[in-house]
Amino acid sequence: MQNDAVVIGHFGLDIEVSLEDGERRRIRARRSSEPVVVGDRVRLSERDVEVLARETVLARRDARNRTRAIAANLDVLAVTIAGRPAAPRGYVDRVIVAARAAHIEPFLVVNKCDEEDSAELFEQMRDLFAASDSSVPVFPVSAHTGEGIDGIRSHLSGRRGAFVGTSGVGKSSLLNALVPGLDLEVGEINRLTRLGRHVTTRSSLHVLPGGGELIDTPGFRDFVPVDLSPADLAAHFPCFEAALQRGCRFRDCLHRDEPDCGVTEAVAGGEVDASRHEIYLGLLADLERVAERQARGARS
Ligand SMILES: Nc1nc2c(ncn2[C@@H]2O[C@H](COP(=O)(O)OP(=O)(O)OP(=O)(O)O)[C@@H](O)[C@H]2O)c(=O)[nH]1
Ligand SMILES: [Mg+2]
Repeated sequence: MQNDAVVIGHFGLDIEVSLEDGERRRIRARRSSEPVVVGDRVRLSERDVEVLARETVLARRDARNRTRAIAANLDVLAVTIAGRPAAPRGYVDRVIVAARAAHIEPFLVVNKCDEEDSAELFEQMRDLFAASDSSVPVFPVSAHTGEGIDGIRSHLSGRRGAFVGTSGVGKSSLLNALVPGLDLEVGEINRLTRLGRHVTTRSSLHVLPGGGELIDTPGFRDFVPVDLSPADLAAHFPCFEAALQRGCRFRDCLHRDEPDCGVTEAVAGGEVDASRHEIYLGLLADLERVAERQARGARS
């Protein structure tokens, strides 16, 4: 007998799955080179757990340069930020690039808009993304007051999404606000460092009352996309869209300091903010390091 199911949680060697009839079951995950992640579709038989082909997978490169899958079969990704704790410089761009490169549609959630610094952050983000062709919607929300929660619910209707953001921005709090009866653990921000405490340690998938599904993930501070070559970065980088339309003299232009480059001309003309170009160059350098390491590994 075979049964298809979706992975909704992970507990050490066990996974929790939801069967097509809604029954939940905890089973032993098989050990393989490609670990099962939340959102994976699996086919269960008496002896085996077969992971079915993924339509999309969101992954990052960890500090030891290993590829880490975060969630599978996502349609959309909620890059979640707040005034406090603030995301590291370039974080939003990195997650947006990772999502786009994985064919997952990103949107931005600015939580804690009941606080002044989040409300200001929302305005900055709205101006940045609304003023460009980047088509990344920006939602101001508050898990505490309920502001904007319905907007997220309708954006997710009929789709599968995930919250990704640094620890303490309120990902689990938002899920609790979106799913009545859900009681995910929530943690205080450290008063001295103003950082979150990494309360959520495993991803979990939840069904939204209005249709759609949402995955809570642990907070990640560093985010280097995987499977993206330096030459492909600019096409996914938010707010470069119009500049790339201008064209460049060289087909393999990396938009760093090449002559007749549409992007650096847009920076010089003030159409693209110089700080956005700096963030791009930082990520470009990271991707070049990864590519060099891979090339060295392939040669040795
Ligand atoms: N003022 C305010 N605080 C919030 C809001 N949402 C969450 N918080 C607070 O932010 C802190 C962190 O919330 P969590 O939901 O645990 O954050 P998280 O992103 O899930 O953190 P990790 O699981 O560690 O990645 C808690 O003290 C929450 O009460 C909000 O809308 N407004
Ligand atoms: Mg959490």
